[in-house]
Amino acid sequence: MPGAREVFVIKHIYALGGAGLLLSTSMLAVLAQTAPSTPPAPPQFDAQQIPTFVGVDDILEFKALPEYHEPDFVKAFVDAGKLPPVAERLPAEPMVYKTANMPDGVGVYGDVIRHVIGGRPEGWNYSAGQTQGWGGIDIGLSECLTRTGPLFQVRAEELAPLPNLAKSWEWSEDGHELTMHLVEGAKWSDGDPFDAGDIMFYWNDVILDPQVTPLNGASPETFGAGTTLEAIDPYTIKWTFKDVRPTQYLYAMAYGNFCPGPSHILKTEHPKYKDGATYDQFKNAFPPEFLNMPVMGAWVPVEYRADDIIAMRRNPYYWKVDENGNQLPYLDEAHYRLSTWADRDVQAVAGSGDLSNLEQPESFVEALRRSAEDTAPARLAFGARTISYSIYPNLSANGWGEPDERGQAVRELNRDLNFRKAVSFGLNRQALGEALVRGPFTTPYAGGLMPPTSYYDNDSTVYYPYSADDAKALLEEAGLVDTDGNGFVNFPANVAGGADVQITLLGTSDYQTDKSLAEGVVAQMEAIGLRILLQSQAGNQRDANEASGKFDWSLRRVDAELITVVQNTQNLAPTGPQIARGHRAGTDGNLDLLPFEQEMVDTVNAFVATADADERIALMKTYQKLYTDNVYAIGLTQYPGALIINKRFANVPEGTPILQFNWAEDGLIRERLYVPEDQQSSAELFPDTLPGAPGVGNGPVTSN
Ligand code: BQZ
Repeated sequence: MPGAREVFVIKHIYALGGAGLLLSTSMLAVLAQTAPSTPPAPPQFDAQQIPTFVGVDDILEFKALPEYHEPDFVKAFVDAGKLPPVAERLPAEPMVYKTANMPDGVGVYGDVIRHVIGGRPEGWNYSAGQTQGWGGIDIGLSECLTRTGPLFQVRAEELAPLPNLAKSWEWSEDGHELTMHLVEGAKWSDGDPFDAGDIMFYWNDVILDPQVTPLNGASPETFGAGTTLEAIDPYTIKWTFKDVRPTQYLYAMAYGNFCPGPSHILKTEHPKYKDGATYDQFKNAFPPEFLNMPVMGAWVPVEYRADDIIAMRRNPYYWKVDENGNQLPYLDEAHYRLSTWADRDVQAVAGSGDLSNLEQPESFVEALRRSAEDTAPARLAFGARTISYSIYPNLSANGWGEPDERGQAVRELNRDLNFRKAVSFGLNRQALGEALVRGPFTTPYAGGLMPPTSYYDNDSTVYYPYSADDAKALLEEAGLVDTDGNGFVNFPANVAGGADVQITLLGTSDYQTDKSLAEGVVAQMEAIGLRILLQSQAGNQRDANEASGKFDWSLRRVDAELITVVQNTQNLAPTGPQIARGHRAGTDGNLDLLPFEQEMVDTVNAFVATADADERIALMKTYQKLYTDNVYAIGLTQYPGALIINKRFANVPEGTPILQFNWAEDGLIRERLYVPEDQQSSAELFPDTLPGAPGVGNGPVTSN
């Protein structure tokens, strides 16, 4: 039934007599379009746990302690002369976690944490872009210059990245130079010294080497165009930035962007240092079977069984302690069972696994039912609505992903605002959410910044409410009409042979949620006459195709920058050729940005370049308006996730969100988790062993 405005228009056309009827549907469309609004208010959700907010300095510090301790079985290695004494294995001033910030205080050694993951390891070369299978593996292995995962518990007014491999830093008077001091005396898990050599290898031979891209895609622009980095001495590095005091980049130096690998191992295979080696050989030089790969993280991979398990043993050189001088971690072993993400929820609720980010709404009801039972082995705690999904239309028209004629025609459509609006109007987001789970969990998501961030402004958020009529009218406005009467709109006669418009929707098959949403989108787009072809692929393949632009639309879970703004800020817009999910450089190396995209880039760069709080808030309002008004990406639904963790673990921070600055596997500070002796399991596979020498087929070793 046409709305009041349409009735008004039609009546007048008739009033105009015969000639008036010639006005096309598009005229009607323009005249009749539903006004965009702000997003509907989300349903009340009281189950959300709230953290205890603290200051940055309440969490940790770096200092020398009068004495240090280690597990008895590790002491046996020292006594056997197989390991230097603990005090010599630790840095001059190790990182010390403050007891006051540990919910259950100083812990005891022993036991294992059993993860279940849906990814599969390609190898240990994070620096060259290999995945270790996600689910907390790479987060646990790769320590970075700064750390942000635990910042969910930090007061907003004190928010700043935590020191990590960089234990302190100071800015020069003019604000262009940042001098960082590394943890002096820290060592890799094989005892090799960690120093500026590892940092400069990562900077020069990974970030600046165009043939190498680390996992999570860091590029030179990640740290600001024209930024330089140099080593002043073995434990001091100096950044030089074009902007003045761009504190933003301290967040970019955290996980996933500046997590250096062991240069003493990686250099042996890098083409710059190994004659005749290729970059592909370098990338694949450390397969999953290569065990005891040196790390700075708390646990080291000692066993790999394909499609079964990765087992890790404590790092004897780990450079963090508690206030009693106990070398961390408390847990001696970590497992990653290679299964599915859905199975992760099932095993955590059942108690055969220990941890899960409940991120798939399809599992909510059963997980809530089971964890409510007195006998439930795990506790479940919801956080804020930080999980959301969007469709990223490929906005490149200059060859990114080498599209064929059909693909190029779709790119041109994606770059047409009316077309993107049509798709947005055509989506019934309420229905998409309810198809995942009923109840107060999901809420329609317009796209752009998400409410949990203090930079979110509802009035700056443009929301195109569901209206199939407006969608159809705007498709016509974009030149798409069903010329062959088969229910699907066609390209104009001179484009792709006037064929039906066919759009590929790239998504992962690793998550039921991604599949359910994709199927919902296909059905809703069909209802407005758009034919969508689903390409549901395993995570690693999807990630590779997405990063190389081989998609028309990509449906994916939204990244942390839209939750926090300060984390990976540069990813908020195509601020560099290899940065944005939906728009990277074409075959000529250039980014063919649309005018509104250029405004988004300028707004994000202005945000990075200013420390003025009010100016930053105003800039993010501008950003949000540009993003949602122009449908840069098409938001779908948003909901809270819940952390499921076995009840035997102590020191679990209250209100740990599954995703905010980083995933819970970082936020939890797993090296501080412990299990009281009387609750410890006997699930360790390699008790009383430590990592052996790096190499294929090597495993853990005993003290005798
Ligand atoms: C959490 C996370 C830890 C990546 C991955 C996976 C990859 C994406 C994303 C999540 C998994 C878990 O997410 O789903 O709960 O444990 O690992 O890294 O989806 O395919 O490329 O961005 O983080």
